[in-house]
Amino acid sequence: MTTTPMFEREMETLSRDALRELQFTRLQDVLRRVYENVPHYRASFDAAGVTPADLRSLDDISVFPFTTKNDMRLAYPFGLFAVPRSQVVRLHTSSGTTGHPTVVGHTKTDLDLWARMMARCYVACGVEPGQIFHITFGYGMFTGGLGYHYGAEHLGCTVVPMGGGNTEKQILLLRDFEADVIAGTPSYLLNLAEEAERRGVDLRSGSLRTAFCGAEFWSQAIRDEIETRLGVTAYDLYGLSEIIGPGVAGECRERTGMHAWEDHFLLEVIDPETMEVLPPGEEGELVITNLTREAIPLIRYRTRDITRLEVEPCACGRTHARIHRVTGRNDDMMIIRGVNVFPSQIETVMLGRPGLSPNYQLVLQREGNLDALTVEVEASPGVETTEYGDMAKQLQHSIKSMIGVTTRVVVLAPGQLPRSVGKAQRVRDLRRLD
Ligand code: DLL
Repeated sequence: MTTTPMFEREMETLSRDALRELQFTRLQDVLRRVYENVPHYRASFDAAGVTPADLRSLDDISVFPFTTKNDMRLAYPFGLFAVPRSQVVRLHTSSGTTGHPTVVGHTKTDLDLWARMMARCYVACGVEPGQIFHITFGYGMFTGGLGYHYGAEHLGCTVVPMGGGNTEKQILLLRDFEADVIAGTPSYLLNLAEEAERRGVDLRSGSLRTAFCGAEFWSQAIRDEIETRLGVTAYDLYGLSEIIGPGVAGECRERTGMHAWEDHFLLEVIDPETMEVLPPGEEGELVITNLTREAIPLIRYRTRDITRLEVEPCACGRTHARIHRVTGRNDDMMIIRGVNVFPSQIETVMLGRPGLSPNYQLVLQREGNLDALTVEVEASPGVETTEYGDMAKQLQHSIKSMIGVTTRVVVLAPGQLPRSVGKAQRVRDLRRLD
């Protein structure tokens, strides 16, 4: 069943009390469903000494055990499904690089929900039915392409299902079809802008107005670059395959955080050391519970993503809480000579500096007993190579004074680093090879 944007608006502006009431009823239901149908949850609830009947208020969620990526791996491939496999009409996997991927399934109702959540994100940014929507996210087991695709069709856009790569053709079709909206990883959209400039195609003065980015960390400086070089307003959109795919949360035109669709997802932020639930506004690890998903509802899934929640009303009228820009993942944290560093911190210091491009990589190596970090960054086109040495020294100094970590910085000529077609590989970890 599809629902009209009108209904979505009503749901998106529900009072916070009504929203919490709805979440409570849905949470009771999903806890019962997983307890009855998923052996993993029966065992983990029993081990924690809780049953669904122990949920007497929404806050009681904190007594239920977390679900981790490892639980999903142990249940590979279909062990966490809460419905018979024959009711699952689509499978996806996460983008992990090692070992068994994590598998998720969707029933027909789940796919409809996903499309509606994506359409909410688009509407919140002013996308309208009939607009041309060009998708550069990869199609296939990754949820980016198909997630964006069905959402845009649901809204009634004309979808260009381009997928990743083949940048020359992307540029041709963007220009000839006069796309209004483009979606892709921030690193790929920059790659596309660079290629268009190289070919003398001016995408800035074309039809494009809106870009949706996500699937990887991106700083404000990257956002500024995308906006200037493509002539768009760029919006942040968050999601992960384990929970649904893209569309868990998205920015509205205010761009003061991403509205998380709380009638379907229950969000908590925890301290990853103590596992305590943190109050709104405090930064920690995002934990999400599926309230309505049929095929594989996850309870208190530890996303590893670091962010903070804001529950204050938004100027757009939507009441659903906002998550702030994801600043990194727990498991991305590097420890360099005792200092905890996230790639996003380095990016924030580095980008937007005159003479440096947004193309960079962080190389981790072992030197004796210590970890050493080398920052490789390309200069912008036109910068004299004689300036590279000074630029490197200045950046090294800024990183030391702002983050407190000693790095080696190498400024490279334009085009020296690999370009991404999907999620960028920002960290090259050579320590395991030593
Ligand atoms: O990346 C889903 C997606 C596709 C989201 C397209 C947005 C756009 P996974 O491959 O499972 O799913 O990876 C999920 O990507 O846990 C975050 O670490 C990261 N991520 C997703 N969106 C954002 C974002 C998709 N807007 C993992 N900002 C998540 C920062 C993001 N990181």
